[in-house]
Amino acid sequence: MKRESCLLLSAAAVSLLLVSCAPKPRHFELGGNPIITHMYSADPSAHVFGDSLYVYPSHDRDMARGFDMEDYHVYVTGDMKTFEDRGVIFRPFEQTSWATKNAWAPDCVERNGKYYLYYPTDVKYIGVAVADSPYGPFEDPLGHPLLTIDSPGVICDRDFIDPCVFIDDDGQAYMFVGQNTCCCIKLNDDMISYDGEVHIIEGLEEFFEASWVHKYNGKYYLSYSNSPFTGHQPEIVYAMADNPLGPYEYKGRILGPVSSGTNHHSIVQFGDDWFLFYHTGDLGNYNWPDRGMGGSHRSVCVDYLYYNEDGTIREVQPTVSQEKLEGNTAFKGEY
Ligand code: FUB
Repeated sequence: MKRESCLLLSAAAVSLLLVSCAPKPRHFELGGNPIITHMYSADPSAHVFGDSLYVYPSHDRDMARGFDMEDYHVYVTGDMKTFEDRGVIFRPFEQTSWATKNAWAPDCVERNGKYYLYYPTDVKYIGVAVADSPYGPFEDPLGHPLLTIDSPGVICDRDFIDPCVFIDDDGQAYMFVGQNTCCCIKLNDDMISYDGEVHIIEGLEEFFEASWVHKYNGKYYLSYSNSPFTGHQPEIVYAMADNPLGPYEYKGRILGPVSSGTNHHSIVQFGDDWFLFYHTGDLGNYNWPDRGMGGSHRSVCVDYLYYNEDGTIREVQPTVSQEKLEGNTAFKGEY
């Protein structure tokens, strides 16, 4: 056999080997929205740890009057159709000495085999809790908040809430947080302290709350809920940058106003697919048709998210399944 043919053959063998060794791409079927129908849930932060996708939402209480949440559950899926509730993982008011109310939107990340849950309370504190498993039990390692509305460098003229943590490919972890102004700290390797400096993120139009940062093809995407005080209901919009700290360039809308009034989301890749997790008030409104209860009885949903060729994100159209609404077992009694 000629040398060229030999080389060609071995190149073909190598690519065949590479293809057969490559992890199998997974494409997921979705199971209809809302994905959680046995209780109310909001503010979903979704992450992939190992083979599974975990959702850490806040928990709208059955008898909620406003956002009086008090504990956190975790949900896990491997197929994007069924989300298993693994129960309560953390109760800030019982498990810390300093948190007293408003356990709102959390986030959870993994580092070196430990899991770090970042959560806001009292509309002024950001705490961190640590566990050896994504299912908890989580514990307060500090005995005080990690960051507060009064920490040097923080700018906040409203609620100091909605932490989201992004770990870059070089291992640097960033926590984005705040309302009206988006603050960012660089976490130290221990994930429970930071370098002391607070960065203010520039380039976000009408930033209100619910910051979420992800990376795609080398670009940083900061998505967030825009302001309800500018003549429209909150939308999820985004900006892009070459650096996690910005400056960011505003790009546009990912999700229009939803039936809950508030809008809060996360963006994650699972297998080959990208997803937008968000919440709506569809279930609360379905269960109390005449009372407009969806604002404080929200439910977590998910839909596919797609990019354009230039890396911009296509607007997502939220979906709802009548079957899921009809089959719900969430609280619908008098309150
Ligand atoms: O769930 C309470 C608050 O409502 C969250 O912290 C905000 O993002 C909004 O969704």
